[in-house]
Amino acid sequence: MRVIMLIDMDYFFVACEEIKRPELKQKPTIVGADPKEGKGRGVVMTCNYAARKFGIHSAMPISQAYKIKPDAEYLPMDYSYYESKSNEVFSIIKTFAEKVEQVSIDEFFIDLSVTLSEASDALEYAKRIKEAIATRAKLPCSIGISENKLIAKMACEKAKPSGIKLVRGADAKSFIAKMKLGELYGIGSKTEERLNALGYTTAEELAKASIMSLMENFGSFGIELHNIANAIDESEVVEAGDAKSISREQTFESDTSNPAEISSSIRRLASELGTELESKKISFKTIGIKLRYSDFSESLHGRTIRQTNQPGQIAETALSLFKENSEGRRKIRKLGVRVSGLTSYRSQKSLF
Ligand code: TTP
Ligand code: MG
Ligand code: MG
Repeated sequence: MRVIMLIDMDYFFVACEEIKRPELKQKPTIVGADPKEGKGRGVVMTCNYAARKFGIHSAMPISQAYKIKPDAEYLPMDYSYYESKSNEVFSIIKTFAEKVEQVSIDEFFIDLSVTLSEASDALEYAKRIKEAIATRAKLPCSIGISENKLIAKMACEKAKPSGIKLVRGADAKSFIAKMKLGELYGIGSKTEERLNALGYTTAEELAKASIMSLMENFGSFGIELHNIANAIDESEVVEAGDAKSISREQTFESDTSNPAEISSSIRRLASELGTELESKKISFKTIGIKLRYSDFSESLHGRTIRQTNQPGQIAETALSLFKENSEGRRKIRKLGVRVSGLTSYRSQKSLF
């Protein structure tokens, strides 16, 4: 039996701002685009609970937030500060677990199967981690605990704000049974719509669908859907340096064959990957792209260059892979950029 935890910071960007200005804790505060007195474009990146109380949330147009709460505090992103806080949290978690897998700027998986023998110990341990992050980094978080990453992630959602939730393996299926498919980690809104059209609305219903029929509609992704609905996830917690590859993906709002849109998405994903590799001091030698088409079929393309830590190489190689392999007008649903052949160069840093 495994013990997996997902630690996710609460209202992360604004929680960071509250460290700089504690008086914001009492005040509805939003980090995101400039509202320009209601004429601003762009969205809310996140907001604190004082703002959420009024219905403001991530991804809401900033103009709408302004309409609801013109006297809220509106702040621009201070990304490098958030990144330094994220690194601080990583280091704290690292004192509790051998391997820490960072999934986003404010989210970390750890596997404590070897450290803990009983599920009830896990609750105690999670409390200690939460307290350490609160006292040392001055940040609130929530923690989900389960036997796999999928359920730990959803337990964390339910634990928010500032809670800890344990879902035992035996309860995992019933924990998600009544959830709408879009609430399940790994099922996006497009897939949810298609599944709804096929007659499945909840995890419980999808769990009963045969793998065969799901594969007829979704190809190999059908197996993944079956696993999600049945609370099955065998994937391991891997720390970046140990990972065989690192990737970034994007699902398009609507399926596209527009080369300009696809190229700009490749550039953005490549640049995000580049930033992550630079901050973690990882070099790479193979670059790959994954294209998932409207009919859910997939194609993978890769190229190995010499070992490098030059992030510019990612976009350049990924773009030419796309040009060489794109099948004209075939619409793409999801795009991924991946690097592998990873080597850490952190230890060499002190030489300079
Ligand atoms: P989340 O963990 O999704 O959200 P959160 O930490 O703000 O709130 P919660 O307490 O519900 O976890 O995202 C982490 C940070 O990433 C968030 O503070 C702002 C940023 N972010 C984006 O840049 N774009 C997005 O679409 C979302 C949802 C978040
Ligand atoms: Mg968060
Ligand atoms: Mg998060």
